[in-house]
This record gives sequence, structure tokens and C-alpha cells, in this order.
Amino acid sequence: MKIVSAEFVISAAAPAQFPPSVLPEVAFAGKSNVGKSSVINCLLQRKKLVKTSSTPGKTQMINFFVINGAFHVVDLPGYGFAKAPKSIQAGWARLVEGYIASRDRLKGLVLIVDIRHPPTALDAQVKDWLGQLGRPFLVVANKVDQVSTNALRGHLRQIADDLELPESPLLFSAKTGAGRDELWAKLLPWLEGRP
Ligand SMILES: Nc1nc2c(ncn2[C@@H]2O[C@H](COP(=O)(O)OP(=O)(O)OP(=O)(O)O)[C@@H](O)[C@H]2O)c(=O)[nH]1
Ligand SMILES: [Mg+2]
Repeated sequence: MKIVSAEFVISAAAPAQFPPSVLPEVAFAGKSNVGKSSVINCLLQRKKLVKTSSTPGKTQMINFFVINGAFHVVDLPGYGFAKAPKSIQAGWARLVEGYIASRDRLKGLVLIVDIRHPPTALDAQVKDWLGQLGRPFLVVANKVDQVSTNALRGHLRQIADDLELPESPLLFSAKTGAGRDELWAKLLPWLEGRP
């Protein structure tokens, strides 16, 4: 995938700030700190387009980016950040749930998990909810650079079993770029409206 341009559009804290839903878009969801923002930077081959942090809860608003003038990539705030006050957690949930449920040209979601850890009940809830909404989604297991080749298979199996996935998650490392081409190959049909 050749990235000619990748530009920040807006950080939205409320639906009124969302850009008009004219371009097709894909959004990246997952628990705090699994590497959503890093995966986007890796896909777009821009080291610092999206802010990342070793402290969970970095991304708190819905961040829109426009790629090649043709589609949006959307970085969602992470869920399950235990240290956030309950009121803030509820606010995030409302914002993100509203976005996912009603965004017109949202073509699909990438649900990111950290390959080192079993999925949580929240991951399972989000996955079930996407299914109920009929939103296409794809599970990506990030941080594969942190797991030995031997352990990889077991971790993948656990994620696929816990989330009751029909197929194995896509392996990814935002650090090494592993899985980048494979992920684009899944995203482009969504964005180009191919079946
Ligand atoms: N080793 C390794 N570290 C990664 C990888 N992806 C992300 N990280 C690190 O994980 C931390 C969190 O990354 P972010 O991209 O900020 O995670 P996020 O999911 O956007 O987090 P929130 O915005 O807080 O929800 C950072 O320290 C990243 O450098 C990866 O593939 N491998
Ligand atoms: Mg982030």
C-alpha cells in the first residue's frame, strides 16, 4: 500500500466534531495500551502521526486521519483502563459506542489485542457487540515481537478460543512491521467496497 499522504483531521470529543461521513473509513479499537495508535503509525509508515505512550489511556478522543485524500483511519480511545474514574470511563463508552453504532461510512473495525495476554471479558463483549451490530471486524494480535515462536501458537489459540473466532487472529508487530502487508490486504477491500 503506497501512502501518498496521511494527515490529521480532528480530535473529536463529541459527535458534533466528527468530520462529515463522506469518505469510507476503518477504525481501530481495543484495550488501552495494546498498541492501537502504534499499529496505525506502522500501517501509514509515519512514526509520529499518531501519539503513542507507554502509559495506558493516551488516546482519549476519537482521532480522524485522512489517507491519500481517499479514506479515513480512525484511532479510538482504549477501553478497560482501570485507573480512569468511572465517570470518565462511561463518557468514553458513550462516545465510542455512539460512533461505532451510527457512523455511516464506517466499513469495518480492527479489534486489537496484545498477543501476550488472554482477552478480557470486555474484549469478548466488544466483539459480541460488533457482531450484533453487523459491523465487519478483524482481530489483530499485536506485539508478536514480544513472544517466542514456541509460545506464539498457544497464545493465538487462546485468543481465538476465548473470543470464539472462526479464524486465527492476524499476527502483527507495530515495532517490526510484521503483518503490515497482510493487514492492508484485509482493509483495502473494505475501503474499496469489494466483497
Ligand atoms: N514491543 C512492542 N511494543 C509495542 C507494539 N505496539 C505498541 N507498543 C508499545 O505499547 C505502548 C502502547 O502503545 P500505544 O500505541 O500508545 O497503545 P494504544 O492502544 O494506542 O493505547 P491508548 O491510546 O492508551 O489506548 C507503547 O509503549 C508502544 O511503544 C509492538 O508491536 N511491539
Ligand atoms: Mg492510543
